Amino acid sequence: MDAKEDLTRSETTTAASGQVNDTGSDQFGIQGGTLYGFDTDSSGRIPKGWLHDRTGNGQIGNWIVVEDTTAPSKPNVLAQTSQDQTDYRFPVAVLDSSAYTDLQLSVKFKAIKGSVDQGAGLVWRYKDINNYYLVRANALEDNVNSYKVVKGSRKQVEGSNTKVSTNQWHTLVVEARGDTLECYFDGKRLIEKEDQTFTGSGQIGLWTKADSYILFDDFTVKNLASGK
Ligand SMILES: [Ca+2]
Repeated sequence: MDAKEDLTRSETTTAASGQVNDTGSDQFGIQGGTLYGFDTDSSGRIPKGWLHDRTGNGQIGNWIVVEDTTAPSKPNVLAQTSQDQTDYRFPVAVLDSSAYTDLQLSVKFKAIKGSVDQGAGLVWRYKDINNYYLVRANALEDNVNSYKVVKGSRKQVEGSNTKVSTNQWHTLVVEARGDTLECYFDGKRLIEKEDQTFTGSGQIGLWTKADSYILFDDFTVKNLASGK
């Protein structure tokens, strides 16, 4: 660990809800920023400050804090547990007060089950439930794809094939600067692409698809405009 990393790590701030103290333990995540670990949130419901909605059709989704013995930060994770098999169904949990343009965003996830899909994603520059960017890893398809959702229609920006194992924790990261987005999976940069669809500020959050039962933990954001 060099001095520069130590300095960056010390900049980590605590979130209003569900914070943990140290992002530096994750070799694949981002350094510094604000971290949501869900460990002080009440179990059985969505964390305070988060809202849930759904792009497409079917049930809206069920985002709840649960205890998990494998949680990267213990005791809690945020789980999307609804298993409605509607294919064009994208449950989203959004951090309500967030507003970021250029950012680094990271999350650890574990795909538990899903026969139609096992997709886990990050959303950013979220304007509303029908307009946002996302990157997601899929444990049934073994790929990591970025998309833009425009007026409720999901269009792929770029994709990359890579092994995404079920029932293991992985780390997904996106870095967005201006019209350039880069996506990393377990530390590997898989996507670099330019897109000009959404250039302004928006909310951040988490995403799943169809009957994907996914655990999320250590959701971390760093504002590249301010360095926090
Ligand atoms: Ca946790």
